[in-house]
Amino acid sequence: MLDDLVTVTDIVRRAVVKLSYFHVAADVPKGPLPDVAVVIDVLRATTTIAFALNNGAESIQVFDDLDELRKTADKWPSSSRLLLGERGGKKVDGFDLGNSPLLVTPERVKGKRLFMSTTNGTKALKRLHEVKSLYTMGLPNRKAVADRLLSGKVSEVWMLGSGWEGSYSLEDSLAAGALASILLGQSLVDVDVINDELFSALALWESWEKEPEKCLRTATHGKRLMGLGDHDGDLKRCAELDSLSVVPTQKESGVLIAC
Ligand code: 3SL
Repeated sequence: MLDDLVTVTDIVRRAVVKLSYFHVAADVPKGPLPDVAVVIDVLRATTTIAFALNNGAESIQVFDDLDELRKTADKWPSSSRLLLGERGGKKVDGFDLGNSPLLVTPERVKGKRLFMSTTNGTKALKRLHEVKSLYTMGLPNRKAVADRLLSGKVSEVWMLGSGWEGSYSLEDSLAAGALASILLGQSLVDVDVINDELFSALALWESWEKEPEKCLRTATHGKRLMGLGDHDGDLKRCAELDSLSVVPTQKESGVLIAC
């Protein structure tokens, strides 16, 4: 009898969080946005963002367009800015850095604003820039993001992958499944898995959770990067799980800070 009562009280108290995953920006439904969203680009934009902020970058401002990036960056003091640009996996000519979590060392980024544009990740961020609480995540800060979601009153969360030029990315789905699996495994809120994309992301995580790096190497974008040169270090870093406590958080449209 007492057990029954406890169960009923728990049900009454526990909030429900509706969780969805979209593979690429074009899949995001038109219409009202949720209050909370997480953008994922495991290879490599949101991993680079996590390491840059962890290593003391003041902020990261993201752009679709390289000219707009240059114009905005020109107004910033040159001693406290870095231009980070990637197209097709390679550094943009004339930029300070390419898109790699290995490049954003404390020596390079401490106290600086990074003006950043990448092929897919920064576009995904732009698609959801109107969401009130917008976070970015890679595998290294997956638990930090999960803890943040659980610490607030959240009723609906969208996760958005970045894909590659409009098509599906295995590694972004892996990370969406990794985040969902933490949320489903806790007892603070009930999680309602809303779409099939997320069910399949969860299945993906179940099959690769012991070896996420192998998944990144299997993915077409992992292979693309290996084809461009020695990206072993990048793949290892992007596959690290729960090694960072930083939660990149949008503080104004397109500008992320560490929280
Ligand atoms: O597409 C992106 O946004 C990038 O992360 C791709 S890359 O890993 O830098 O090639």
